[in-house]
Amino acid sequence: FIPHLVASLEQVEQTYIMVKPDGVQRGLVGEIISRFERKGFKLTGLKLFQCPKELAEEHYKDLKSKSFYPTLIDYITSGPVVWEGVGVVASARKLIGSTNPLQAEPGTIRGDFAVQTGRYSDNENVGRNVVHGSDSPENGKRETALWFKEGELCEWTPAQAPWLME
Ligand code: IDP
Ligand code: MG
Repeated sequence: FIPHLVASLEQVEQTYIMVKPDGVQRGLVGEIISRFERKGFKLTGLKLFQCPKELAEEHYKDLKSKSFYPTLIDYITSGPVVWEGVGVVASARKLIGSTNPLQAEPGTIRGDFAVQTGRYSDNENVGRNVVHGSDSPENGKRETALWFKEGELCEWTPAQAPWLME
C-alpha cells in the first residue's frame, strides 16, 4: 500500500483477522486468507499460534459477563492473521458475515462455511463460526498489538496498489 499516493494516512486502518480453531481444523486457512487477498487487502503479519488462556481472556474481555464466555475461551486456541488497508475494518466484517452462521448471507465466509445454529431456542450457541474480525478501528489496533509483538509486522508496498485505487 502507498498511503501518500492513494489515501491519506488517517484513512489507513488495521484489522485483526483470526482463523478460529474450527477454521484451522477444517482446512479453511487458505480459503479465508485467499478471500482477503483477492479483495485487495494487504497482509502485514501472519502467524500460526496456540493461544494462551490469558490472551484469549484479554482479547474477549468485553464479553466477560456473557454466559458463553467460558466456552468461548476454551474454543479459541490457534491461527491468527493481520490485514491492513483503507476501510478494512467494516469491509472485513462484511466479508465475514453475521456472528450467527444461520443469519450470515451466502457469499460471506460464515455464510459459506459455518453451520452452527442455536443449540438452544434463543440463539445461544453460535460459537463455531470459523473466523474473527475486529469490530472497530480502535479494536483493530488493540487486538493487533495484543497478538503481534514489535517487529512481527511487515511494512511493504504491494505492486497492485495503483490498480486498486485511483
Ligand atoms: P463477532 O465475532 O461476530 O464479532 P461477538 O459478539 O464479538 O461476535 O462474539 C465473539 C464470539 O463469541 C463469536 O464470534 C462467537 O464465536 C462467540 N459467541 C457470540 N455469541 C455467542 C453465543 O450466544 N453463544 C456462544 N458463542 C457465542
Ligand atoms: Mg466481536
